[in-house]
Amino acid sequence: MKHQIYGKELPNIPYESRPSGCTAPIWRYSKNPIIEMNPFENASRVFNSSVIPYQNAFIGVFRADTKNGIPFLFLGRSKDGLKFEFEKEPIMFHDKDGKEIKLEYAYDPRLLELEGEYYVIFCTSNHGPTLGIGKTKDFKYFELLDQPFLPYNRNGVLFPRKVNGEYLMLSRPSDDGHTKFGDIFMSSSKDLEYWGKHRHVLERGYEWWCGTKVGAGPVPIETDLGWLLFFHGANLTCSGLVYSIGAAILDRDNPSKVLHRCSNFLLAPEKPYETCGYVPNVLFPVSCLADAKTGRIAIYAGGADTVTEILFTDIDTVIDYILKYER
Ligand code: BMA
Repeated sequence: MKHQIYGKELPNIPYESRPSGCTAPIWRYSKNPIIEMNPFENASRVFNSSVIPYQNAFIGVFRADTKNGIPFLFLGRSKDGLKFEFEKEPIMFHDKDGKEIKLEYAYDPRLLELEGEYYVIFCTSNHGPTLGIGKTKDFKYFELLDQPFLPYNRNGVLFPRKVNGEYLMLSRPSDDGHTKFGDIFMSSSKDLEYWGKHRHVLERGYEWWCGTKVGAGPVPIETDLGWLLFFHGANLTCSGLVYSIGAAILDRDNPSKVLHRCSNFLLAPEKPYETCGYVPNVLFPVSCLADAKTGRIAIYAGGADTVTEILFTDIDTVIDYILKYER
């Protein structure tokens, strides 16, 4: 390996080698999608979800759009990261006094381990869409921390460690609907409660595929070159927004600084389960697994707001591609 992932080893990472003839820097699992429509009672579509390693297996927080159309977060468990068993009821969050909180909706969760606890950042409502931060030690009891930002905001992604003594969160200020603009910003906090030092990180591109908006995808992966950030880029066409996957490398000590940005998308909607569905032409990356030993990376993404799929790459392939097609 030319490049190094700074993180844990994950020998049981789900993975397939790049198919022969494939020239894209990210490739799809041969048996995609891994979660089809109506995967359990009351869930019509499960997509845009997060999976992490947990107790020698995998656990995930899944966005399920329920049969009345409202999205909520559900827990799922898996031995291999490919086949999941879901809990029947949505995750219940509690306030600091232990009182249950009834959320209006919750979607696009980013799950991570941070200092031995587990956090999930998602979009929810407080007089308009904004971010929620949930915290759990055991995936049984979830606390909801204070809302980090004012409405309107989406695509909140926490870094997996403090940088220079501060927690860092990427987010995308937005509007109250299907936002037609948006850049990625970074905010800092000493306690995960008060957020400030808001810095601009990544602008929507002059490239057409991300010319309307960009939003952080999975939790960034720390590498020898910097933080590897996969993001979604959207462009507006005559028949709506098209969402593709992009990537950039952020400075390790100051991630608001973009060191390298790929001007090409890494993967765009192509397969029928990405181009056809509830919202056509959406490939939306939300979480990653990474194995520091082999450099393998697995990306969980939503297809057409309808199904969940898994994609693969490795650290050298993805970094080589970013540098080859750097802006
Ligand atoms: C975005 C988010 C995503 C969704 C995408 C395409 O604004 O709401 O959850 O996948 O639109 O509909």
